[in-house]
Amino acid sequence: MAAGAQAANAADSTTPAGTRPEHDRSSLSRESLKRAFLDHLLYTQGKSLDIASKNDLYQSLAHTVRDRLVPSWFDTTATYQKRNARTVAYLSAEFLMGPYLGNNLLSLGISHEIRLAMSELGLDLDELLRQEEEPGLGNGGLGRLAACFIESLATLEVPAIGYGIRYEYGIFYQTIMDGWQVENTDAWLRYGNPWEIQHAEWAVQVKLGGHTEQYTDDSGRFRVRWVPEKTVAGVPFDSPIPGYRVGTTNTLRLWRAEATEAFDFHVFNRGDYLGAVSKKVTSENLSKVLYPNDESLQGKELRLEQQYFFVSCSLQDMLRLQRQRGQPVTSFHKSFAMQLNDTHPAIGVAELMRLLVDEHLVPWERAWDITRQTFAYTNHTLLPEALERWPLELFRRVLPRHLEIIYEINARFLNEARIHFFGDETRIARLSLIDETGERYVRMAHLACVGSHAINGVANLHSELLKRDLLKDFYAMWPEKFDSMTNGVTPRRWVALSNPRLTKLIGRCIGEDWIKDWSLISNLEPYAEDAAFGSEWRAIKRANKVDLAAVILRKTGIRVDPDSMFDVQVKRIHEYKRQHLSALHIAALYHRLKSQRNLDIAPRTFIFGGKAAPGYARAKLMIKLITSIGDVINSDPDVRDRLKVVFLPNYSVTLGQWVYPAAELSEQISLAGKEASGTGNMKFAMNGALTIGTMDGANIEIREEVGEDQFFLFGLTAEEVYAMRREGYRPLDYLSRDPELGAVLDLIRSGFFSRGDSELFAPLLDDLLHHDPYMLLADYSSYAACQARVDEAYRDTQAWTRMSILNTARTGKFSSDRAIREYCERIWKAHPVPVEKLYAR
Ligand code: 26Q
Repeated sequence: MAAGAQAANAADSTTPAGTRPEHDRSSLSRESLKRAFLDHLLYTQGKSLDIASKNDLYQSLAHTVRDRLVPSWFDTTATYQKRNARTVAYLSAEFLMGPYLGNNLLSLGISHEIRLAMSELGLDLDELLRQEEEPGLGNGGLGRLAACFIESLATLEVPAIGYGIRYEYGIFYQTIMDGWQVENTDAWLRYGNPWEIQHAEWAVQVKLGGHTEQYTDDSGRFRVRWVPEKTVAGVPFDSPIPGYRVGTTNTLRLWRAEATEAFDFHVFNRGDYLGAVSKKVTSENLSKVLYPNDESLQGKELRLEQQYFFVSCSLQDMLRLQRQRGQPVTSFHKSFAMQLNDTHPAIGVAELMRLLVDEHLVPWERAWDITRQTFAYTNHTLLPEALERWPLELFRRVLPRHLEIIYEINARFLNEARIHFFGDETRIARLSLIDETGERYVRMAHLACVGSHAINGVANLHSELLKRDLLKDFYAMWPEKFDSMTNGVTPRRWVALSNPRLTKLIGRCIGEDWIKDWSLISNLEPYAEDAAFGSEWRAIKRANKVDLAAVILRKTGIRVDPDSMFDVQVKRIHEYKRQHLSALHIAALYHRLKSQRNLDIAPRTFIFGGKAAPGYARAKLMIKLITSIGDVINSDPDVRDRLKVVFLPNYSVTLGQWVYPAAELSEQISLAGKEASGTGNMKFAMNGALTIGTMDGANIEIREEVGEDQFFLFGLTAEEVYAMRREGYRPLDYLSRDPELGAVLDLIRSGFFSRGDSELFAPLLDDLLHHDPYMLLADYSSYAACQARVDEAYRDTQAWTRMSILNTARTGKFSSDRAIREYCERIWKAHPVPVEKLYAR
């Protein structure tokens, strides 16, 4: 050893116990953070401070922070392996993580030191945070729920791994041109992703297409061989998911599809070099792009291949871990609890059977037992058109062996069902995994139900309706499998990170333990009666509104008044969510203000945000309706200081972090019985917005918690909706009862909001008058009357503030920590495993 190195070692060993040597890449001292940052700038980005781009600076900071996560990440994996800890595998085609940097700083508890370190280098942390391109690997609620859940699992120190797809292009980037949505590609990986680590050594092979052959093996056993048409490689990319101020850093493992070398070589030998390269491109298509549809389906082959690809990769990975832990495949269900985030990964049921039976030679009954004990299924929708089913012939083409396995599962299942429902063949046909009412389909929800030991809805009403309608035959057969787990959201991202002003105020009053235990937020309740606290509360809301107003100005050029009420609806654009109900009401308010010049209303800013599926013409027309009404209102001097309408383009997690803290009124106005849960509703309430909403999804439970006096309720209940359907709903009846409604529909039809074009919105209007499947007309009067109560309530500033504080204080139930504890206890049987320090540092 050189003399210099010896001297350095000697210096290390004299470092006082409990402090870290300064060159330690995990040190959190300001000096070492600065050193590490400058090192990454030079050695990772190849730049010096004076020539670095903003992205170079962001990348260097991200690497500096990632370094600080790696030791606990390593220890976490090592602890789970050593303990053979029961691990939750959360399978989801979507993870809508949002930007990592801010959250990771919060988890590590180093935001303040980093801010100072950056500022000593002449840099502004907020500006660096803004550089991060958020990975938009999800459509909306379902993908964001997966992100909240894996964060909570880590914070609760539960062994868990999130499995999904590393899409090269996430959800499209939305711009608004001439009032219409325009989609642009989301090349989020353009500048590299500093959070992920690629593990080529754990790549797996996935087969697709081809046919099956039966044969007898050397030991005389009947076997089936799948001869695929092609093979694709899956390469895992891992990102650290640190828990909040704990030793646990779990893993999000996303799979990227690549061409297999063997495959290329084969084609290459035939001299078809370009053919080989083009096949390579085809393989990589599998993880190329996220399908931007939610709640509606087209049976696209590539989508089925995507689902199978990530599920097969994940299961093979778990079997590798099982082997590595020295455990037999037959105790797979003891090592892993697998959650299906909707039916998108439901093919896993057939895949685990295939792996156990065909590849590990486990007898069918034993394999089926293991499979059922492993899987649990969460349903996220009541819309029949959103239930996944695959045309049988397409399914056979892509997954011939799985179709055989599904036939076998179905035959055995239907035998069992025939014992339950003796002689009831119509029910047997309804239960079947194969829909044979017309063109034949594989029903993925049925596969998920049959292959799982637990089935849950995402809010109480939703779970009840599942048992009553959508899954009633399964409920009749296995009532004990059904449960309800109301969704939750993480208070780390949605309060502590997004609303720092509120976090500081709450901290001063009740301490900071609520960040880890949101139920403690109830301690805020007494402050609702404290006038001084109330004015601080208001000042914070106002400051957050000023921040959002600046974002709005930058993104839309519209100047909004921070003293007006911020009335917000942000979510995917869908008819059942009824953004157009709000649009009708805004047009009515405008009509009123124009006809009664001195009408006194509390000034309001209506803020909308959300993406429409690119093929969903009606949803795109809803966006155009909102922007068109906005254009007229925003430029009319008669109402300009009282009404504003904003459509915020490209709503995302990043934008949500500005929106929720600034919102005063949360619009949750879906037709009762259609919104499974909603999770935005929770983020609003936690940040002190009051809700105007229907008795739908988790709204019901929010109202129950915050109290009916603190919630603006309107509209039909789910029961009333069904009754009205049975009796025959006639939208036109409602027109005669509410003259204002008629006037508004006429005004829109006249072309007043569309530069005289009376055709533009006709499809929307005709549909409302003659079909109105989401019953806007039935709920309109009740909604408008409720909005008048909101207006009234907002004028009493003190009373509104009190209600706002009570909303926050009474949302203790809606943390994803609570939801995860319920899943752990009632479904997964998983427990916290504190991480040991195993890596010798
Ligand atoms: C399926 C097949 C092919 C292409 C796309 C899809 C697909 C993708 C995403 C279908 C549905 C989704 C997303 C559904 C979703 O976000 N549902 C929402 O889930 C939330 C979390 O439970 C609930 O709060 C919402 O009520 C529910 O709408």
